[in-house]
Amino acid sequence: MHFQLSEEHLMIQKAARDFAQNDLKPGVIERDDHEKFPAEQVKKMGELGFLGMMVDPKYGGGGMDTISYVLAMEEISKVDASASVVMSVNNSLVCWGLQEFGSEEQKQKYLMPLAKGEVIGAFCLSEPEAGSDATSQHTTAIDMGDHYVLNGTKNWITNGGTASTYLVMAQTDAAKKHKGINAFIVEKGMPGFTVGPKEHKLGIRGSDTHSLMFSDVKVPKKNRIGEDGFGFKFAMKTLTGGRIGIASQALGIASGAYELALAYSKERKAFGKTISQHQAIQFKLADMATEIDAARLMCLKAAWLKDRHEDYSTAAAMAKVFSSEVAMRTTIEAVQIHGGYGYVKEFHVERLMRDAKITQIYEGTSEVQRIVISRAILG
Ligand code: COS
Repeated sequence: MHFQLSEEHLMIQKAARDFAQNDLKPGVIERDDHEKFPAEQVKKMGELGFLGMMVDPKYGGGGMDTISYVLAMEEISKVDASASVVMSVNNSLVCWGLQEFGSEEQKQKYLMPLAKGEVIGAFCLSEPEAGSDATSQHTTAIDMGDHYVLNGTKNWITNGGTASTYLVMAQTDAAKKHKGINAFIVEKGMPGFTVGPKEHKLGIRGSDTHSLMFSDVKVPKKNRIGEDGFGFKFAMKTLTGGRIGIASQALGIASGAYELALAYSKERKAFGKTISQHQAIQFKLADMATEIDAARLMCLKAAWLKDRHEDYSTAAAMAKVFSSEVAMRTTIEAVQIHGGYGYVKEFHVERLMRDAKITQIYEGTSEVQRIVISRAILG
């Protein structure tokens, strides 16, 4: 075992850091303020290969490992978590799921443009009454022979308005419970598919979150992913990898806030010396640095297991629950270290504190992660 990043990993980390500082930082406060989707920046992310990092180059991706993805997610999330959630959903929930379980035809038609970042995707599992209890799908997909007919509503869909390709879970045979759920590729513009109003959120306000409505939407059978009844397994397997993405997003939010607090503490003077010379601040910084280091190791371990094709579900759940809670604690302390300045927008840390909260909720709440972990250790 060694803890050293390869030359290639360091190059990817630097490319992500440069992109975040040069392209995402300018305007990040205004985008948050006006709930403005970072369209130009997402386009550039696609051109730089950040939207299909782990996809096989033959399908237009970067052919990189999950460790590279964690490193890039951390750097981008330090600056703009609204942009990094687009990256996480597109890479982990959409591209990975299609590469792993899609047919060759689906990969050629849908994965290729998604991996190149020419279009973006959305993952549609949550419903008004199905969040953590994901088996309780009310959206239906009736089998009509050569096509399915979809009816229902999805909630809280990241990239809901801007995506072109939607992976939608729906119940085909309620008697079979979760074994009757299917996953479908739905295109924007299919008759009967409408995008509902945009959500106005506490954090990640630049990201585009919508409800979606399906009213007698005809989806060709060739757009079903995997065998009949594979939809719930598809969602669970895909979300397991997604949790590494959100864990690294949380890690980035925490390390971004920590770096700002550290720099500020060396400049700001109180009682005749910089606040970094006061033990009250030193101990806060020491705790932040320790927890961030632990969160980073957990994210990298989950990624390493995934790259080795070993079981990573418990490691991903542990990384997500820990990193998201570190993000919350760290950002609260970063605001505290900044004092009154921390409470105003110009210093970035209040935004990071608001952004941190969602990482404890989406892609499996902290409570769901604890269910996954406790089942793994108790059997
Ligand atoms: N990978 C593969 N299969 C999995 C899996 C995983 N990580 N987790 C569960 N499954 C499978 C189980 O093996 C089981 O299959 P079989 O019936 O063939 O044995 C099936 O899925 C149902 O699993 P289980 O009985 O554990 O379902 P529960 O209803 O108890 O739910 C939780 C388990 C709570 C862990 C699951 O529903 C979950 O993760 N919920 C949160 C969903 C979520 O993240 N929502 C956010 C939406 S996206 S922002």
